[in-house]
Amino acid sequence: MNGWTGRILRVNLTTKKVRVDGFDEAFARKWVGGRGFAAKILFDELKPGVDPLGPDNKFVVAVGPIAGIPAPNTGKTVVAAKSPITGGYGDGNLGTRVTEHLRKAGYDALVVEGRAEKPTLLLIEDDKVEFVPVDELWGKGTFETNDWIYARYGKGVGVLNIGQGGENLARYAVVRSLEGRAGGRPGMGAVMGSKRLKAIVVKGSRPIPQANPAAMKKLGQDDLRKVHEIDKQTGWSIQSTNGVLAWCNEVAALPVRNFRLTHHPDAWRIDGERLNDARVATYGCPNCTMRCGITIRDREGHEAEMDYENIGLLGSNLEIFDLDQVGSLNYLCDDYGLDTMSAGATLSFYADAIDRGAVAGDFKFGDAERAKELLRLVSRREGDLGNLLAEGSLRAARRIGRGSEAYAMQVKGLEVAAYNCKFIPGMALAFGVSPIGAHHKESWVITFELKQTSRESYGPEKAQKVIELQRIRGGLFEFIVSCRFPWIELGWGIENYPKYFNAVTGLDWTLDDMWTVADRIYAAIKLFWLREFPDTNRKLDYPPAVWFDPANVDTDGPIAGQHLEYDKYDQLLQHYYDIRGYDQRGVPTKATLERLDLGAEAAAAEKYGGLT
Ligand code: PTT
Ligand code: SF4
Repeated sequence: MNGWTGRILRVNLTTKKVRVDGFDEAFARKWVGGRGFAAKILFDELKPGVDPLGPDNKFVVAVGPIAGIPAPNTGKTVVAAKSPITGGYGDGNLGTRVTEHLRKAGYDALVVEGRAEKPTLLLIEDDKVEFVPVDELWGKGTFETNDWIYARYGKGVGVLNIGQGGENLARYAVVRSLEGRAGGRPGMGAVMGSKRLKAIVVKGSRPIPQANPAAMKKLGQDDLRKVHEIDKQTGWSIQSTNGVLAWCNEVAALPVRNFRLTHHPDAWRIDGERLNDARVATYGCPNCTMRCGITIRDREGHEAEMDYENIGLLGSNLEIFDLDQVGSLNYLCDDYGLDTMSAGATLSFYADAIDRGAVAGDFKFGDAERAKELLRLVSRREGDLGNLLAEGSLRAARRIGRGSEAYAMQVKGLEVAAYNCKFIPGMALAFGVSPIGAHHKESWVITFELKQTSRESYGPEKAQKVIELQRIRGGLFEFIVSCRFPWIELGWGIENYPKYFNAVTGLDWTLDDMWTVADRIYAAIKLFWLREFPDTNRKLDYPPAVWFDPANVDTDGPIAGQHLEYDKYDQLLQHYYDIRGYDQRGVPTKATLERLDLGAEAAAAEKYGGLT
């Protein structure tokens, strides 16, 4: 079988047993890799209701057929598990040398089961798997851990590790890899922590199986050069992701003051231009020629890597407009291994709850020093406050009560990314129907919506576009496993990806074949949610209540007086379900599951929630 190693490595931390499972071409074609493998493995192997932070959850690391091959931006890996923050399927995608090394070690996926007795580093060197006790690393931040690993195993190894946030089971702890890379927003770092798995180190030395390595090498290297040229011409990586901040401010889509406001006169102080001016270094993932990682000096003098989402949620949403202070918060999240986005949103929720009198406390919007201290408390789960905020905004709101859930800015428990959709119905839908909670990665429909359609519309064209983007972003890029930035930021043609896929696998797939796999994975993930939440209903696919609230409208700017409307949103959601072939609850119908070749999964899910 070309394009896949056909092998999944299974490691049990409780028993220290190691096993290699094979898979055949039918499985490979059906699920392809990355998110596809992860969704299938977790659906088949996790009993519904399993504790996400217990030993029976499984932590999956999965790559895809073009991952690690020298071609545009293929240094990415998917990490997945049942999510401690949503209770549903969770995953993330991060740049790491694990991508290439795992494939060279001879595996397309790694499944970690059980719980180690003591803090453990999992060392994988081709066929050798070692459980290295690392008591001395427990309690250390990710930067120190990474240095320790590099000193011991060499700088070129693949690393995934966690900080204190993951160790102490903060529900939005992430996995860290290279400089500035982090992933697994829905608490994948906490799942590692619950297994006492401090780090995974991978070294591989074999060739990656490919149908036509010479042709792929030429194609990949030429295209890496072309992508680099386009990046230089467009200048995208001058501001990288943070180029979007000024635009969001202009079109009233910036999160400010726990999403209460949509723009701010001081936003320019943390925009892409200021970020580029403050740049001290640039980093990137493996196999990338448009490196987007910009670092600056934070207030304490550390090098902190900044992206738009981090700045939007730790900066404007907390009303902190000093770039070096935002850098400090970003650095601390990286070191503790906390998701910058959920951390920023949870702290903003807390400041808002205090401001509205729902809870007593000493934290105010704009207070960067106290925010630093709160992050420390969260990462240690120190005291009542650290414990409360480590739970994320939804659980914190449920504890605080007094109507605060309405302004906990989350969907399904995962905090909303940095796009304020007070009056952006299509993007609100994209958050609502994202399969992992409110992440922008599935369908970044906002630019289409604001540049090519009317903002007011709740028409089917928006639902259609959300699906089109989900197929590309949450589908193709997550199962072929490659960074989407060349396509979305530089206009690198989507038709290039079946080309790479066919060159490594020897198959002859079209984009339509890719969309079928994407739809299958989305439907399988829906079934995962249905099993966990049998009384599931369309309200799970609704954005935060405050966006519908007439009392929450802007008083000035481009959307003054505007807000989302319930009936119209519900209609838009129905368009989405109709196009996808889902029922009134948002569950794929039997006919849809049949069409997607998910008969076995349908039978397994049927007894939990019933199918129509
Ligand atoms: C991603 C999410 C994002 S999305 C950002 S900034 W972004 C935040 N970054 C964090 C960080 O940094 N430190 C930290 N402690 N927590 C952080 N949480 C947030 O995590 C990421 C890039 C980016 S930067 C984006 S959009 C694109 N995402 C891709 C994706 O999801 N899939 C894909 N095939 N390609 C992508 N390319 C881009 O990769 P999650 P990374 Mg991350 C410091 O994983 O869970 O999806 O969260 O991966 O290697 O860091 O690159 O404006
Ligand atoms: Fe990594 Fe950025 Fe390059 Fe994508 S564009 S591979 S996120 S450095």
